[in-house]
Amino acid sequence: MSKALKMPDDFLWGGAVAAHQVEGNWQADGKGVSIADVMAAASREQPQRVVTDTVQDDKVYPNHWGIDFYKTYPQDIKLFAELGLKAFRTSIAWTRIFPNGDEDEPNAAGLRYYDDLFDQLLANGIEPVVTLSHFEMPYNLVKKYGGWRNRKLIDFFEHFAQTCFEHFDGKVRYWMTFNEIDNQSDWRNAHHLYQDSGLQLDDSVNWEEAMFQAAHNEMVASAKAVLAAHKVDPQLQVGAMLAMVPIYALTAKPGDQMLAERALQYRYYYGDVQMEGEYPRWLLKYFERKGYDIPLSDEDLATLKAGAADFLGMSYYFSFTVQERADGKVEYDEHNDLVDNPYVEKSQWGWQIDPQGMRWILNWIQDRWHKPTMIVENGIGAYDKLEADGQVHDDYRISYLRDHIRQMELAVVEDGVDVIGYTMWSPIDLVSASTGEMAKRYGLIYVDRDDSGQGSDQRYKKDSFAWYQHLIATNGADL
Ligand code: P53
Repeated sequence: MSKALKMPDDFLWGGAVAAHQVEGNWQADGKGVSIADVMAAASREQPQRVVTDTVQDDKVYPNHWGIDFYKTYPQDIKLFAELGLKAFRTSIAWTRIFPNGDEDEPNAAGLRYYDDLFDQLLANGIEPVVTLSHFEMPYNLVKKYGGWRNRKLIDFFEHFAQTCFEHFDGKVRYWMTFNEIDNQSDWRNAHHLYQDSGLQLDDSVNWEEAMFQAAHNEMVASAKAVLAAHKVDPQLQVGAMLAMVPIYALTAKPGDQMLAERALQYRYYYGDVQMEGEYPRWLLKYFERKGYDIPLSDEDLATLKAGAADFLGMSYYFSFTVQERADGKVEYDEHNDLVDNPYVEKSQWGWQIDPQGMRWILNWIQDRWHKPTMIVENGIGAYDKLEADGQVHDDYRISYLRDHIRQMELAVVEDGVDVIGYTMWSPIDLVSASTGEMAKRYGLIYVDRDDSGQGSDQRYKKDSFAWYQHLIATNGADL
């Protein structure tokens, strides 16, 4: 057993989900169609989820059922309370509040649902942490406006954010704007452009330029949301949210090191803009060299500066490795430049497992952005086996979480990184975002439902449940 590390007493140990991955009931109480509702399930072998303009009979849409959390939340919150969660991160499905995204008046039934959800969390001593846009924007905004390349979406989002800040003031203190806004740095993958920005592009468009245009609008909208929140209540804390992935050079060769540096600059410029309110100089040169038309008006730049985020929300799952390109160009192409890291293992879905990378990236964040960080996702997707006696022996999940938490604690206690909370992904099994599978399980609680949607929906505590319960009870001192 390694030496105990003393974490701050008010540290927010918690768990995280996203609305579209758990709620189901996709048409209940006036909810509109989201981009997740028209995305069919894929598989580990064929991971690309197909977007179908309408719902087709021969396809499976796992986000239509989730784990039925829209109805089961009162019982599930009881389990979260038993687990000892101090914080619970979820998102507000935009389509429950504004079904088409462009209405003036919110849907009262949607607001009522989240009122009750947050009330029940608070009654159980659990702090809600809420993302406004987690891969579930209204599909209407894709069809009618072309997604986030259209500046009209800035106003629609601001109105949605303002409505939420006002309505849930006094209940929700920690907010985040756009989940993993940096996933679209892999813009050759159509899934990320769709999920982050509602883009459906054909070959007449330069996809990279379109990504930068959409992300600019999102970041302006995010800054406006930060400003709106502080007006509603100066206590509100609004974070950016990035998937933090260390990017290492394969060797000490200077060319490898240079590309790793450029890769970090490329993937984290969203953080530079959102946390510091400024576009980095290398990127302005890049736009110029490529001839990209990114309308960085003085007004937008002033908004970005004034509306810098209060904290960084981040997910952590894996690290990447790059090596110098054959053509020697210092340009990062996430779709083609990644290589295997010989020093780390992989999950069953091929994700590189790198606990020490967590400490590495936390130090990097502290030095670069100088603001508090909340780790709002970290966990491992794996095949679980429900035994005949209702048990699930997931020692691999306990190992993954223990190793990562240990590195986080070192970052906090030995390195002084300002981490205010850790909400693991996930307290309960849910639908995978990338593949739509149920079989890629993350939970401390098992949900009896399979990839085709069959099952009793019954909940079972896995071995990792008792382990995490003890971890929280001892404030992380007994790993
Ligand atoms: P799934 C890709 C890479 C890293 C994180 O992921 C990702 C994704 C998904 O496109 O997403 C985050 O379910 C995300 C969650 C998601 C979780 O990681 O693909 O914020 O919605 O479920 C795990 O295995």
